[in-house]
Amino acid sequence: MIHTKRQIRKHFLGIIFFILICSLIGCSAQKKKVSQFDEDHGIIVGFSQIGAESAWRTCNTRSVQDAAAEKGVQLVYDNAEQKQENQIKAIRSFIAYQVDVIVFVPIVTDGWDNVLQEAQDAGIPVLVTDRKIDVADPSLYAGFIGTDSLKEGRNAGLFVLDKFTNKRDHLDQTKEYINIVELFGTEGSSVANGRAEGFREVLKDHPEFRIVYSKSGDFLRSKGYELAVEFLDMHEDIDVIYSHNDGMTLGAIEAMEERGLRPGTDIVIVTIDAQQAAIDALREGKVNCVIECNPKTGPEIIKLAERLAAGETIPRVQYVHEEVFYETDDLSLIEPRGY
Ligand code: GYE
Repeated sequence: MIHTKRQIRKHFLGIIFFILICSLIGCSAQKKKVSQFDEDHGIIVGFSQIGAESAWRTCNTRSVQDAAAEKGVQLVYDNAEQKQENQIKAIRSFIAYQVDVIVFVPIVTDGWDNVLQEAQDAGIPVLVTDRKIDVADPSLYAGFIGTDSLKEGRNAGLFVLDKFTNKRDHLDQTKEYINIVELFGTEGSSVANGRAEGFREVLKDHPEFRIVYSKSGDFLRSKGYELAVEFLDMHEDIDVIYSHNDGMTLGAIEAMEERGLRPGTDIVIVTIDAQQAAIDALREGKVNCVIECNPKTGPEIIKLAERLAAGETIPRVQYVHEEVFYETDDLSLIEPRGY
């Protein structure tokens, strides 16, 4: 039988169509199986995490995973590897998978409206954690739990003000300006913006304090080192390093010590997170103030997710408890940090 080209193409397309239908049926069966699955085994939570850029982040991820396991919650975890587009893809896959709740850490504040509209259209509640978002329609997410970065910045500013105003005994009284270097976190992230804003708010009425260098180290230790090499080459007379996270601080300390500088003595250092290495540096006098940013929010996050899955409303904004550790404190009282 001679098959014309047209007949072959028609036959071929028929096979493709059949395969497509089978895969769609298979897929919807998969969805039904998933929804059947969660009725017997607790809720399913889609969790989109930024990445693993710092000790703080890996502790935060572990806290959520451990809390989910503890409560029998099925966690579908995605590591976005520092890319917003990967988070958006992950959220879309959570929607397709018909999870009960979506929890995500927005790497930056903007660009979430469309994908959160898709989640709302699919009837899936969204919990934002750690960092905040800006959306046109606030109903696109149910609530936020995380750090108060504005308060963290204010606490950093208050420490610097106090250190150089009230306790200038060992400092050069003749200095006209207190020169500050700022190691900025991820550009566009709510935590970096809040930490910068809070710090400036406290010092705005004290013109003798001036920020002579501010650049993003993306919360990375390696970039903290690179920026320190740069600003130490650029500026002879630095009094303070204000770093948005311990990772960048540790990198800067490494660069300083390579030049024979004494961190915490030659240059006052205030840092945020309170990972163990920063507390150790505080005890060694290499850092002067450590502001806690609590990563262990897993249990509270899972509790809120369960409430959302049960159709409850949750608080719009919930801040986690955080402390400040000063060089003058009894540092032996600080518990092991676990990250
Ligand atoms: O300070 C830093 C992490 O979003 C509060 O991100 C978090 C910050 C934290 O990489 O270490």
